[in-house]
Amino acid sequence: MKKAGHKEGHPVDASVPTKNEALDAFREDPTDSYLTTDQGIRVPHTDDSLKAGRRGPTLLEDFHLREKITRFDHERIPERVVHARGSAAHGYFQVYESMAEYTRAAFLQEPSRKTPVFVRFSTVVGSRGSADTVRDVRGFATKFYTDEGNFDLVGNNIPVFFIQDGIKFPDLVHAVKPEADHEMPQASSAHDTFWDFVSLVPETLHMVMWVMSDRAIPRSFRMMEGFGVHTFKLVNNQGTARLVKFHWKPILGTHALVWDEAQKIAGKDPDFHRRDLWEAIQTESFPEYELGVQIVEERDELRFGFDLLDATKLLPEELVPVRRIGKMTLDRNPQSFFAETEQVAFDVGNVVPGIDFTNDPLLQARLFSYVDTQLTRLGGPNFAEIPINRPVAPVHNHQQDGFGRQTINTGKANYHPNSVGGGCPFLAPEKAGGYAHHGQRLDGPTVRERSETFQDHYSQATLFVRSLSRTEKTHLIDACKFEVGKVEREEIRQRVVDHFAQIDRELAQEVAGAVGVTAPAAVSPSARAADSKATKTQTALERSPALSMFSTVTDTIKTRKVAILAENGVRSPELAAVQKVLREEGATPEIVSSTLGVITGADGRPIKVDKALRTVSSVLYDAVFVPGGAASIAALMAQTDAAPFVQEAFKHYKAIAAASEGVDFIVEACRPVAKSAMRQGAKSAKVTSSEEPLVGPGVVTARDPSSLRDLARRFVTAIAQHRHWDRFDEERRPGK
Ligand code: HDD
Repeated sequence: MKKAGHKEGHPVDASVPTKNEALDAFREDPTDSYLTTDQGIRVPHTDDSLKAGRRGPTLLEDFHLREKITRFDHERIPERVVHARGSAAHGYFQVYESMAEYTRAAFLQEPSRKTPVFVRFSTVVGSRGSADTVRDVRGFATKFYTDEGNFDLVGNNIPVFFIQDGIKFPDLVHAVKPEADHEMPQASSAHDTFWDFVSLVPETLHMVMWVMSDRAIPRSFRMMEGFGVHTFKLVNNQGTARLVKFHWKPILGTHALVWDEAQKIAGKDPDFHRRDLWEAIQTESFPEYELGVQIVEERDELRFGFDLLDATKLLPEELVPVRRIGKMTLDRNPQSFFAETEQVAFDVGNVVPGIDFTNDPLLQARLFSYVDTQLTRLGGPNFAEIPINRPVAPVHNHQQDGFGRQTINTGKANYHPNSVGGGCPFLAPEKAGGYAHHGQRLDGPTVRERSETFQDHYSQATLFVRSLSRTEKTHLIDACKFEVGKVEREEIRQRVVDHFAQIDRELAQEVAGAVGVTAPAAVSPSARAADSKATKTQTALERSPALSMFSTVTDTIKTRKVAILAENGVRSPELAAVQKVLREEGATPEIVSSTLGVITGADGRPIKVDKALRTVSSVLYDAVFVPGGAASIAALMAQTDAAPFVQEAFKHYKAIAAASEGVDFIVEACRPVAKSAMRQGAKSAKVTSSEEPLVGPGVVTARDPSSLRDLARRFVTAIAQHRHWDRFDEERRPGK
């Protein structure tokens, strides 16, 4: 059996054998695999309790029963107060080239060095059992097990935070969590207390814009960016410090769901993101992210028109480009959800030599909170000894005792300095990797005040909204109509809209109209700047293209799920040709049919069905293909679920392909959607008559079987686009 240390670059707990190791051990020594109690007593029977007679009372001496029930009774630990629902993966990180010029951090020196990582993704507001696809910020927390100790980059998928000072974190979280009297709504910010808080604390507004945008309904954890949010410091061997912002850039690009789809998935498959991550790793389509840094000289802290210590501001990539310095690959699923994903304890205060903190008051409060919360959640101060939290670097110190202590300290020398233990452990000078805090001069009166460089709460909110494409802005406005529309108190709705007017005129007017309040005359950003203390902090940029998800990757269909609707009599060559190309391109085609088992193609070929139609739904796929075959199409038409499947894909702007008779099926299915879109003012819905060929964006067809390869290629290009937002409206073409 493999023992402690690294397996393929990951920390491996000696006590947890891999599946194969456990099986080998069993073959070698079957007695090693007997069921036992926690005391190691072998158990011959676990289905009946010990009783006085077959129908008699249970006996207290049944230690196996008592232990089994006791352990069960205590299985749950408190869920995280925020970020309770999460899923995680192991992997490794490698730097592209030495970053020695900027930092002495050992894991950022050598491209050949593979640093093990454990990443946990999460939603913030919902409980452990809530759904994955709710509108929310996603946590993106990475533990780097470096040779110099653990470095935790505890970030989110949004680059700014709601508040500037950590002292307001309990207020923020109380306001956004379900309301105190009736514990509703679950995993949603669409309620009075959240918007009450927002309307009274305008520093929240920039992040509110992000949360109302499509960033808050990601397609996948594998398709979202990550941000360290705060400004940190990088310190090199010469002791020179520079400011840094950390980014994660997903190789597959940044993509979102459609809101209607996100809500439906929450019911159809609440584990949608968790499953997506798990399956990608199982099928060896390993999620990858590049680590990016924006590096700024310390003297430039205030150069950009806002304060780099203010976590409600981002540093536009157009002002300081993101340099991609390395790549993280997630290549191993956890073996035990509880032991790893649930018990992992991140701490923004875990840094290694070469990385340091700034005086960001949000960061400073976090430095206290993380250890404090683990003391309760993980039952005491020894949580760093839980296998998933243990550093791979050796640990030697005089910490001792406490609940759950694992280490058996030896000797008497539990203090420093000592002579009885030979002076061990020795203090580590900086040359030997000792952590030295970067020196800074501190003076100033004791005050409870914000810096005036933190006062501008609207400019970057405006910058964000202005940088969105037409499609993204429409989604943001719709999200605000939905969320504010759920607020019961009119005065809160009015206050929110008044703030919106400070950000964007269209946003304020549209939302005001939808939620029954008055739209104030919008204050233009320049007018605002003129009468605001914050004049100096207006950002110079008109737009930041990097903030729009439209500037992302659209040239790959790797890991995209494609449903192929087929029944008996399907034209097998059509199905096979498209399926082959999709597989070659790294997508996952699945044959969906009315029943599981095997269907027979028109040529008599057997075709294995992957999913039964009634167990899946269009919202669980990225695209749909309907091959022809008169009998197959007739069978699809005869059932109630098949046409809505295509309709939903059409409504959610997904790529759709059809061949021969399949073309008639999709035209028939989509026509009502297009008609209804036209009635609602869509400018360019194309499926208006069955005679007209179907040419809507992202809908590819081939009546002629000789052009199958061409159909498959066009389908691939259409899927890679992610969504065809201009399907009902040319104004929403990419780039607009
Ligand atoms: Fe936090 C968890 C990210 C501000 C207090 N936070 C937590 C997690 C993430 C973040 C990703 C989940 C870690 C995991 O998967 O286990 N938090 C952030 C970011 C913030 C932020 C990006 C702002 C830039 N957090 C923040 C503040 C405080 C906290 C200001 C308190 C002063 N956060 C916590 C916590 C949690 C936590 C209460 C709950 C569970 C845990 O720590 O382990 O300590």
